[in-house]
Amino acid sequence: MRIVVLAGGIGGARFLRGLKRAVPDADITVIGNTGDDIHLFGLKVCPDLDTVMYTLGGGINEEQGWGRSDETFHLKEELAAYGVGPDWFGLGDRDFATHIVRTQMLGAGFPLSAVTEALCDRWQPGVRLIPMTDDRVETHVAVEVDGERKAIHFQEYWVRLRASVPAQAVVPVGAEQAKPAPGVLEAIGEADVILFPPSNPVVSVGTILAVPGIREAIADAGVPVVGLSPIVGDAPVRGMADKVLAAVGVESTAAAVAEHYGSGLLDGWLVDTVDTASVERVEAAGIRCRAVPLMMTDVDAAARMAGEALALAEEVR
Ligand code: GDP
Ligand code: FO1
Ligand code: CA
Repeated sequence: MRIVVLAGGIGGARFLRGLKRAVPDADITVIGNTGDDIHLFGLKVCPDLDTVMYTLGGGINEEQGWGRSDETFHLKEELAAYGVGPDWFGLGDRDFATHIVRTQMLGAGFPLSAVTEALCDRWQPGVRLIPMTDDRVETHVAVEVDGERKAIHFQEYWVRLRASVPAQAVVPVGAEQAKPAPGVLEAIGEADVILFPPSNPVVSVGTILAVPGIREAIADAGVPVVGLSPIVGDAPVRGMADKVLAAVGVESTAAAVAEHYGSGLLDGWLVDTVDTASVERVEAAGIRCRAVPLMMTDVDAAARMAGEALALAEEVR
């Protein structure tokens, strides 16, 4: 079975680990969000690609959900001693190596998709991980600080400000001009099923869908498209999805997120059992809906969720 998954960072990665356990023989292609990417200290950092790669490759910091296990921060401390920041983004020593290799290869002319493949040679994530695009896309968030409206990088909004100010708009800068990376449209066209993991609907899945051609290819694929809600009990399980959903005028409920994707894109939607009451509303929007446990407390729980998503895909096929 050929499965295509549109993934952000932690939610996407943990779901993928479950999916691999649920269907060990599946051929899984992951289209990764690169809107979170940021240039720091002259290096290109791709948080969501790395979160998927480290999680599936066994190198993730499990408690944190991002960054390397067994990490140290000597390099960051040395940079700070020179007064060189930003000090608000925690790049660890082991993680730095990934960004150095990536930046070196990009500088030598390789596209990000080829670089990602090379990095995955080491980590063997057991999926084909492709960035949504080889072109530069950066998610910016419009905020008002001291009465002044300005656009800041998504990482600054989330990591530095902890989403403490309202997001007025979310803009995937560069997305309109971006082209899907090689292999993206082909994988969608050859998929037997397409899954939206419980990733952020605005700054992860929404950013991937903003690359011209990807949304259209999914809508036209003619195979089941099934998503899992990242919103449980009217709040994100973690992160700032509520803040960025508000910026695009969508309420933080499992049903509203399904309606936001719409029946033109989604055939099936899973909500958590605490949101069973919303099943009717989702089905009224023309999307088949089931309520099942959606908390990824461990890999087995994520595997059961993946199994439910694939079962729903068969129902709507
Ligand atoms: P990020 O890039 O690290 O923010 O990760 P993603 O975009 O892939 O996923 C973020 C989303 O995952 C958040 O909106 C969370 O609410 C959601 N999430 C995290 N853990 C769980 C979980 O156990 N269950 C569900 N249903 N959603 C989760
Ligand atoms: N998230 C944080 O909350 N604080 C950090 O200092 C931080 C550093 C970091 C470094 C590398 C990396 O791959 C990810 C990192 N993240 C950090 C996570 C990441 O920026 C966010 O979780 C996601 O992009 C949010 O969607
Ligand atoms: Ca992310």
